[in-house]
Amino acid sequence: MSAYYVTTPIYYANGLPHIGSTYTTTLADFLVRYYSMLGKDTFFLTGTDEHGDKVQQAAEKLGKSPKEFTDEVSSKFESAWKELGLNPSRFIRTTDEDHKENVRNILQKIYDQGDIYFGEYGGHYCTGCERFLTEKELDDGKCPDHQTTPEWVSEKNYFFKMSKYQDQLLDHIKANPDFIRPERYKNEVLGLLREPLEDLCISRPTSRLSWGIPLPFDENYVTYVWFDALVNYLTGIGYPGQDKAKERWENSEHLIGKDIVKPHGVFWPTMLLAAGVPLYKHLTVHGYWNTPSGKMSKSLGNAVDPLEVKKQVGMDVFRYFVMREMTFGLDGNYSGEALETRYNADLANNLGNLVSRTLSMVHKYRDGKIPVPKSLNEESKKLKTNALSCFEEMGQFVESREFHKAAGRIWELVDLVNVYIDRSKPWSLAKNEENADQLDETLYCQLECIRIAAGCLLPFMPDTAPKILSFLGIDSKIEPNFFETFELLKEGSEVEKGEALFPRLEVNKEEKTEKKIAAKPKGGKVTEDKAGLIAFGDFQKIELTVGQIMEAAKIEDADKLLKLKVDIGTEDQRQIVAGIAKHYQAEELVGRKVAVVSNLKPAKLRGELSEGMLLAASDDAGNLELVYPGDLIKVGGKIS
Ligand code: ME8
Repeated sequence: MSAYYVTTPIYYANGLPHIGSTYTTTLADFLVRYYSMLGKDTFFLTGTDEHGDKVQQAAEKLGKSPKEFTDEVSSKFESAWKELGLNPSRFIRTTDEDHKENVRNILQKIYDQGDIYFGEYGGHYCTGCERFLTEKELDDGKCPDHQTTPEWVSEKNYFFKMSKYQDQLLDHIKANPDFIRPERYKNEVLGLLREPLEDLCISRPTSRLSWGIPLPFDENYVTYVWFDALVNYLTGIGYPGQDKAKERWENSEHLIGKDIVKPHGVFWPTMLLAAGVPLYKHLTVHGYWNTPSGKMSKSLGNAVDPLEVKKQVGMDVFRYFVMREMTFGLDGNYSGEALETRYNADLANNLGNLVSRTLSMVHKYRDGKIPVPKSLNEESKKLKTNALSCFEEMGQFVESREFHKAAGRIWELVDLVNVYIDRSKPWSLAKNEENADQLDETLYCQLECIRIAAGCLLPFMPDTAPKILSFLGIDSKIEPNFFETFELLKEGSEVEKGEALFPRLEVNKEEKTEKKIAAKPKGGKVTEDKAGLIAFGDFQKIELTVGQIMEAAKIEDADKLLKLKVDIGTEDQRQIVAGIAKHYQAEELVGRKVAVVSNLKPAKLRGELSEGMLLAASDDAGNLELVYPGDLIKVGGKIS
């Protein structure tokens, strides 16, 4: 069984997890689940970076010792990941004893071979980055990431001869095109290597910073944060040392954000070259999540709390949103509005609706039993072929680390099934016993595609996908070579009615910020919202009239809208554009009685005049039904 080892940055223990750190950790968790499905022996490392000025200063501010402070922060990180369903194989702390020993051993080795020397250096030190910035990196004298003016620090320190390994690193990058990816970040590192590298300051005198790992060859100095932190990737798997660790290291991938490309793309590989350890396999870099107020970060104070997001929409929705929304490698915008849009479009309307309407059709037309198709026509075969290649094609996107496209591939299938249903019209087939075989075939194909889509969804949505599969009576434990052992539909056995997977989200429009998403209560109940109550007089202003649909047609390029001509007892028929095309075929509406809001100001929808609205009832399962009066009241009658 081949190995796969993935790491996230170890996050500074000076704050709490936010959407940015949760994103990186979610990607690692996704990859581990995905490679486990392929049968790899996976290992996932995350943790906290606890030494250095930044953490020491944060502890001092609270009047705590650094140890007391980092114990608290670190345990909050660890429990947050657990709460969010992100399960590292090890949660490492740079204060762990085995890590301190590992750092000291590596330092000693590099020192003994003459690659660490004592010298003096003055430079622009950014505490946010915990490193010296070169003149070139400064933007108007400030750190471009933290918008602070770095401090001029000049003191005697130990230096690592990074420059000695510059050419070797350059050769490695050229010989291994996917060593750093996506391409733009490889180019960034190549750009850094075009200039002569300065040697790396690796220490602080204990007189200035005591919170660190003492150098093994000089107790008056502690290691400087990066030489300590980066080594965690080796300590985490016990490398150098055990055989298993060697195999993991040969298949290692560091996931990071673009803020720490230089330490990972330059410092770390040169340190490894000096230590005589093979280089990691991949460095995979993502962009920033920005909020409407700029880059989201702990130090800028605009971070969104992932536990709050989980409470509001659930972790699966978050996972799907961040992987689908961000074009991997570029920056993405995180806002409640963007989340709501994806939720309603992709999850509630598309996936949720597909599952709920399929299950309800199987119950309505086949007593809940999975039908056995006699044969498959061309269209059904085409759909099934698409479904059967979904996991493999999604996997190709995962391999190229285009997570947004990988998720998109599953939705390509979901969309196709929805179109297939609309074209096959099971509700019409069900009207005539002669079409029984065709109805069996259609329902079977719907269920089969849902089964495969849910299988592909397992690493993206580890709570929802098993739920969907359980509706179909399928066990979804992730086993090696998943799709070879993935349970098939048990023909003739019963499917569940299921529950609403994604109740529609509503954002309070007046307070629409990234933190203010509220899920609609289950069961379609109305909340007691004082601002939402209306006076009796207001209700009286609405005129409701009994109408009858005389004509109905689809509107081109508007998949939700139908254009209706409605008789409401007046001389002219009204034209009404209604968003019901996903729920009704145009043909089945003609002749139907409806309740019309008849005194609405006319409006144009997709260029079509709409002179009223129809009343409809809906529920969390995505069902929608037109409300219409009985036979007694004739067209034109008033509803009050
Ligand atoms: O740099 N968008 O820790 P850190 C996307 N301790 N990702 C973001 C983000 C954003 N707005 N903000 C943070 C450190 N991240 C060092 C690492 S590793 C040996 C030492 C994520 O707490 C992203 O992964 O500042 C980024 O690289 C990391 O958090 C920085 O975390």
